[in-house]
Amino acid sequence: MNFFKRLFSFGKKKKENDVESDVNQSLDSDEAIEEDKLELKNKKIKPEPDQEPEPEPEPEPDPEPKKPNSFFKRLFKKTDKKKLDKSLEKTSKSFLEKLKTVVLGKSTVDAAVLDDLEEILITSDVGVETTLKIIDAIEERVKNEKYTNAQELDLILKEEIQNIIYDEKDSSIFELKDKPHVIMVVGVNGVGKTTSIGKLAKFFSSQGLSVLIGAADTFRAAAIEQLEMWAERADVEIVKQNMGSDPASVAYDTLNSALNKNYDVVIIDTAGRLHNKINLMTELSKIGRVMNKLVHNAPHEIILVLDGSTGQNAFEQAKQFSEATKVTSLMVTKLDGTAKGGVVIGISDQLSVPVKYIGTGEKIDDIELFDKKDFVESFFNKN
Ligand SMILES: Nc1nc2c(ncn2[C@@H]2O[C@H](COP(=O)(O)OP(=O)(O)OP(=O)(O)O)[C@@H](O)[C@H]2O)c(=O)[nH]1
Ligand SMILES: [Mg+2]
Repeated sequence: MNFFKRLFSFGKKKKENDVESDVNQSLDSDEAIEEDKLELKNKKIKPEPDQEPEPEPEPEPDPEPKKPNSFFKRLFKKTDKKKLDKSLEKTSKSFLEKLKTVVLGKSTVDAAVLDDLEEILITSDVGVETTLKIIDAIEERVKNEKYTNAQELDLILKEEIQNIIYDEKDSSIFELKDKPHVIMVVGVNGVGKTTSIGKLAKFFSSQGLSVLIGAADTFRAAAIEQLEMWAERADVEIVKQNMGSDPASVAYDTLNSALNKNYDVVIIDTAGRLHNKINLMTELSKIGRVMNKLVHNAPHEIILVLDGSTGQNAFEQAKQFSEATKVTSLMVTKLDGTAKGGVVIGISDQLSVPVKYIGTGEKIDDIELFDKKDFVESFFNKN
């Protein structure tokens, strides 16, 4: 009999005995009452009148019932503004230089200015459709608010870019409610999935959460070793099997272990092959199905990692992946050292999926929680 069962049955036994002794006690007290009555009768003593009973104290309200396994954690990280400015330096420099030439010597925001602006946004990797939306919004404002000063374009543009960046209306994407909270990380080869998992693991543990990583990219031996290295750097545990084993089985093992050891967060690495969408779809949904057997609704998050330095290619990948699987958020990496950071603006708008994290370098702490206000500030940073 295990420890819990033993405790439980002791409790039961005690209860049965208690009932028995309660009955005996009440029998005893009945006899005592009869004896008292007899004594009173014999002595002809009037019993004392009954005292006013003390008012019953108000019962304490019951505490809210706790859901089994209830769990709540809000992720928080203050933007490292200096770092963000530095990583977007190339993007903003190139963008602002182009913008300067449009505004220079112009006094009004006319059709010609708007045409030039459209070209700048498109060549800054914002994407055609999102650019057109921004231009339409600016045109509308110029008409309605009678903006005539071309110098004010900066300000209007900044506001409209911020408006267009998709984000969830509340900040619920930064809340974890399931334990374990299961994240699957997807994306094509070399975009930075494994590196990002290392960064995420360190970030979660810095928030006081226990993290378990699953090496479900079993395609290359090096992939498993690389993930082990990141797990070591982040000081978290990893579950792995041999190269070539079934990724779904690794994911299952990882969740099983997370449940047994009561982990808060599970992050599953996946292989980044996209040359066959059907295969990819089958593999990702199999991993998902298998995990769902152990943890309700797992994976709770599917993070698509995109390499920001690939500009329009990242758009294409994002489209393909969101057709293959239900991407819940984006992590855009390698924003440092590229002038194509504008891609962040269009991608979330086109997919209606929020950017949640950005990668700002190759080191473990080079990760920022995405904040569109801070992002746009750095995008327009003139220093
Ligand atoms: N500059 C910079 N480099 C990054 C960033 N994130 C990842 N990298 C680099 O990108 C390269 C690929 O990273 P990986 O993490 O191996 O990418 P992956 O998606 O796991 O690749 P596969 O496992 O081959 O599919 C590495 O050289 C990383 O150092 C980032 O935010 N900034
Ligand atoms: Mg990898």
